Amino acid sequence: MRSLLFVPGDSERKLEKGFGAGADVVIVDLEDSVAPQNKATARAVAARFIVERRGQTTSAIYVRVNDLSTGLTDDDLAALVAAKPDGIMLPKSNSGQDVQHLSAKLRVREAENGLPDGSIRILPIITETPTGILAAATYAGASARLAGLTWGAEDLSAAIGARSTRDEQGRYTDVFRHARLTTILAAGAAEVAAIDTVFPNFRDMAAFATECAEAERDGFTGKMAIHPDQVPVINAAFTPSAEAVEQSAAIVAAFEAVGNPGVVGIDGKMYDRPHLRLAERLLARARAAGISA
Ligand code: 1VU
Repeated sequence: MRSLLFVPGDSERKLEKGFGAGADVVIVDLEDSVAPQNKATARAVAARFIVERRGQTTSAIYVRVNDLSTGLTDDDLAALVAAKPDGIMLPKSNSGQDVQHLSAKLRVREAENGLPDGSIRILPIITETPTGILAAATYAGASARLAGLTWGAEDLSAAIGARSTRDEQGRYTDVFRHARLTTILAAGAAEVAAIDTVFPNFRDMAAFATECAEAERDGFTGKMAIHPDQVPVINAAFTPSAEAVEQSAAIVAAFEAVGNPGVVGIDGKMYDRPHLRLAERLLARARAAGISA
């Protein structure tokens, strides 16, 4: 999951484009990009589109449902689980308990639709409410369905009354840096992927590339997109470079060559178990991107 492209669920034109955009995941949105009066239409359009076109895309398909407090989630699941999505994105998740709540709902829908128990994954957005940020540690061990953790700034901004998420230089202000960092740490604790949030200025590719590079540096393994033009930039940023793959392979080989000890020296530099773990993680990401060492 390097690139995850949001596509409004009520727009057949965008669904068409989104399924061909080369994203690792297409997130068919039933939530914020769909007006309240269009929810029913979006469910019908999205479900039919997924059923008809899923064989024609290489992207995994997730559906962002409306959050558990809206009273809309059950109707979303009733309409969309029949289309057999790979996962459900849960917005405004308040804790690991919300993931368990959604998991219980999915178990019922999977049984109704003849799908294996646990086959549909869950990707929660964990920072859209202040409660969600404070409960970030509860995602560890919450559910085997957990595919990763991601974060959002706009709903949090509305919830706390922050007038802006960024300063004059375009950098996140303290509260939003905290939310971003919390997501990385909570994902690490839960041993799942950390996915960075969207960048709204979809014409500013230079700033977007910088934000992708910083996210990759800090431990995110993917990023969400709102426009198809952002997808190749994300895929490039989160695909390990040939140099990094070669270096990681050399570290793993050096440990294996001497019976997997605690520490080795390569070209005059010390490498111990954390370096080995980091190298193994990078090689796993490279394999997932179709690159072999
Ligand atoms: O050339 P065409 O007319 O055939 O296609 C346009 C446009 O329809 C298409 N396109 C997309 N297709 C699929 N998925 C998308 N997300 C998407 N965005 C655009 O690409 C062609 C060129 O589009 P454009 O450059 O002229 O851009 P527009 O003005 O048409 O669209 C801009 C917006 C922002 C409205 C559009 O990109 C969009 O709807 N994005 C998704 C917004 C969304 O889902 N927001 C909710 C998630 S954000 C969040 O919740 C944070 C956690």
